[in-house]
Amino acid sequence: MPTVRDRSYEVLRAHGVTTVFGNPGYTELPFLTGFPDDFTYYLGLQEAAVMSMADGFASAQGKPVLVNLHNAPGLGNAMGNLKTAYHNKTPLIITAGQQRRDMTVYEPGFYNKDARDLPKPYVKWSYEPARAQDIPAAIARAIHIATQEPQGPVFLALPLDDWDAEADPLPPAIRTVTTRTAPDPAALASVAERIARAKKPAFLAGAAIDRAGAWDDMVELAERLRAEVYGAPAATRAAFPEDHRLFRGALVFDREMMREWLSGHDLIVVVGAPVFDYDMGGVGPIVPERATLIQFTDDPEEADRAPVGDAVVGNVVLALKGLLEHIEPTDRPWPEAPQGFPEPETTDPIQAHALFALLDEVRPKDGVVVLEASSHSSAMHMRMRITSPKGFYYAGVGGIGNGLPTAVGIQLANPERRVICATGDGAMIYTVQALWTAAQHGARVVVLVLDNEGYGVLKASGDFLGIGHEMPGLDVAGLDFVKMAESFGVPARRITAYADLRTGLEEALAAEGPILLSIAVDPSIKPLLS
Ligand SMILES: Cc1ncc(C[n+]2csc(CCOP(=O)(O)OP(=O)(O)O)c2C)c(N)n1
Repeated sequence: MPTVRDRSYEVLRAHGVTTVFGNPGYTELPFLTGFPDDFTYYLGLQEAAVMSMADGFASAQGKPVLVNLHNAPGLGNAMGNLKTAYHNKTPLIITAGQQRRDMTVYEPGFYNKDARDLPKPYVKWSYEPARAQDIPAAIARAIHIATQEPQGPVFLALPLDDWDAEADPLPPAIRTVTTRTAPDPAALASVAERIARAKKPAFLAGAAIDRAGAWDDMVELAERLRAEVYGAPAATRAAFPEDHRLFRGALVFDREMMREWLSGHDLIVVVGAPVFDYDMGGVGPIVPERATLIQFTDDPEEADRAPVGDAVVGNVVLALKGLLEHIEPTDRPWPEAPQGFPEPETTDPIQAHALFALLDEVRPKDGVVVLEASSHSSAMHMRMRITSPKGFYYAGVGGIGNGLPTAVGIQLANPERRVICATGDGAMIYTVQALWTAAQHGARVVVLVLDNEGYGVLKASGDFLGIGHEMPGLDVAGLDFVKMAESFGVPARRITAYADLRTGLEEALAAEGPILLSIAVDPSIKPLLS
């Protein structure tokens, strides 16, 4: 008779979940013994790195992966990046081992106390099977829940003595469960009329467009209406070709600045994003005076908590295709092209604006950019143009330490696409272990560390809050990123002058394996969002 382990691998295989990211311990060993040849295990050396590598991999391939963590401490280490994965709406099947069933009443060391509570609220479902024989069906259910929109992580706590148990005589049915929900057709028709009637509508393109594969539909709709398109504030993905004549840039996450940017529009149409992801406060109305707002989202919660506007819930490809059925091409004039930005300063110390402008010139346009360079985010958006789907990733939900491992995960999923990770020195160090996984698998990720020897964005935030930046905990000097990378098996180079930057970037982009450039950037404090 098959064991629970056999059946579990069968269920995972039947659903195409054959990639595992993990860091195992005692309670996970019985699951891993006899690991099937057609499965791949990517070892990460710390669970925060494991979580974001899995997040990147699953996001890039658009289907779930298994995350194999050790008990409560492993999950605990991964929590910060689990929150990020939850906000990214990434389907992850997270498992952690549990102590033997006959011992849990005594709470021995490896007992994961209240296991189901630990990952909450950042999972869609958390479960401990009542019987060993329930594990295969619980895995199937976990996969269905994780992949239904809004997608997201789920958690299973699995006792170590369950795997050799004899499975139930009947295997769980391998079922198809649809993952998208169509928007209400009547609501769609009614908002389509509002959109068609608007004098100067603006679209805010959000991450769900990229997740759902809806770039072309978004472009078609914007072109029919000749409507300007902005990147949604703090958007975790690019969702519109940024070299398009209708693209007007990524919005910054500040209420007053956004209102100013959007002034003149009478209708704001948010597609696939919250209203709004911004943390910098601000006062006054959310949208410009006399403007109204319509939101399309695959996430009912995102719709419910929006402070203004009407919302249509459902998959965004289906929403956009539905709108296209109702909306005819307009003959209004194309909006005027905005003024470009002045040339960046190419003097030393290296300016982030100059670095990103040069990077955009030399990088392959079908590559991927992963951004976690907090104080330089605006510079990146101003100087780089993302023009291909799944070409940009950013985790804008507050926790740092996900950029590097996300980039490694994306590169592992997409060996043919060049992945560039632009990270701050502060952020990079949280999950530096991801370099080792990249080196072990020859993932050709290019890591650019923008080294300003400190927490630049926190210094700028102190100034923004009017409390200055004379306080402890904001300087991070003395880290040698070249030696660090080399110790993980990743070649590296330090660049301190703009004159060396072009060759450095070109060489890095031509490398056959992972490579890191430690770039000394201007450490002076710039105003937030500049
Ligand atoms: C897990 C976590 N810990 C702490 C913080 C607070 N924090 C926000 S930005 C930042 C520093 C970022 O520094 P760096 O990556 O070097 O970028 P810079 O601001 O210098 O551009 C810190 C510590 C956070 N967001 N998340």
